Amino acid sequence: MKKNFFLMIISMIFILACGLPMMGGATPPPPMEEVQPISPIQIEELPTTAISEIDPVPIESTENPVQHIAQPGEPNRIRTWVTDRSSAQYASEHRSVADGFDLNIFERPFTAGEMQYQPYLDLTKVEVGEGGEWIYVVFHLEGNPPAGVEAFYAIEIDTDRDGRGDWLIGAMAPPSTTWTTDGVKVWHDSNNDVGGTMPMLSEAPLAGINRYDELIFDNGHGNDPDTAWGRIDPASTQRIQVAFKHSVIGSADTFLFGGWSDEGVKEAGWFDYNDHFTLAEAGSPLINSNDYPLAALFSVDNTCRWSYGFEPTTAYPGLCPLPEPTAIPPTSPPPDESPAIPEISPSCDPPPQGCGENSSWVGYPDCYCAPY
Ligand SMILES: [Ca+2]
Ligand SMILES: [Ca+2]
Ligand SMILES: [Ca+2]
Ligand SMILES: [Ca+2]
Repeated sequence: MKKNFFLMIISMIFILACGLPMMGGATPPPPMEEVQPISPIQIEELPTTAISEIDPVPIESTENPVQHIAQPGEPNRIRTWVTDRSSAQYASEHRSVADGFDLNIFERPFTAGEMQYQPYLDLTKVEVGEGGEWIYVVFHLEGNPPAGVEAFYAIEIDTDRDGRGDWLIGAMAPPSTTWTTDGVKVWHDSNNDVGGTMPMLSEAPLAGINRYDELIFDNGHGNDPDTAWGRIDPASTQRIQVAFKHSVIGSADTFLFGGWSDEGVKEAGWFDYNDHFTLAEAGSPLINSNDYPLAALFSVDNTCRWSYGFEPTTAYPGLCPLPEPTAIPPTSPPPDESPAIPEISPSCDPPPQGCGENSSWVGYPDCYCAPY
């Protein structure tokens, strides 16, 4: 009896201890096989004869503050950025115009069903900069996140430019302008299966792959407690900043990146979302779509991808439209005449895969797939 009693107590403590990191999150994180420490108690290693000797003290250690050594400061410089369509002008119409489900491009800062606009999820620009050992990401939003919202702001990084995200690094809407690791997560895809067989293109419903399968940092817990941080930008409450150690991504000098805001699904294990959900399940923010309004895939926005550390000339999967090639000046200008300076008209091309069903390309300066 005594042994059973202690076994029950230990089981309850274990369940409580495992539950603590999930508190405050709307969605329990997927399995955390790679997180260290996994749990203060490796209960499967305890011989049953020793259960009565278990000291409950280690459980309390999970509540001890994480001891930090280094934290971010200010970005020295912004090196690159990507802009994103605002849906503010369509808020009253409960719709957006720049959603490309088939291409993994989402413009869905709206609730499901009622299509209430959520300006704090509406990305307009994502900047990436550097400073010391840190990479800084600045998410520009149409509105400041109200206190207590559980929106996740993340950068997705494709280090080998194959269209498959390799890292997903983000923070739950931070409470203040002070850097914190609370609510900050770093996901990794260990076996390169994010995106299925056609990265960025919808293959839903696609099962049998594990997508982002390693949560290497969670709320300050991981091999390095200083891995990644988040805060409200001191310069504007409409901006969220995330900083992470450059070493986390192998100090990659060049990579592709895209920005995310997500208060709906928030499942790294379901990326790419357009492989997990069919369009009929996800719903659509496009007013003319048969799948309007939003359903399972709601309260989310992302950007097309752009480059860090290099100038792209190849249309990598998910890349924003490349600028038109610069006109070449005449090689043999007429004598006694200065070489003609070519007039360069800004323009942009549709995605190489096309705009998908029920939409067509709108050229410069809009550069997006619009519904019929
Ligand atoms: Ca947007
Ligand atoms: Ca990749
Ligand atoms: Ca895919
Ligand atoms: Ca994976």
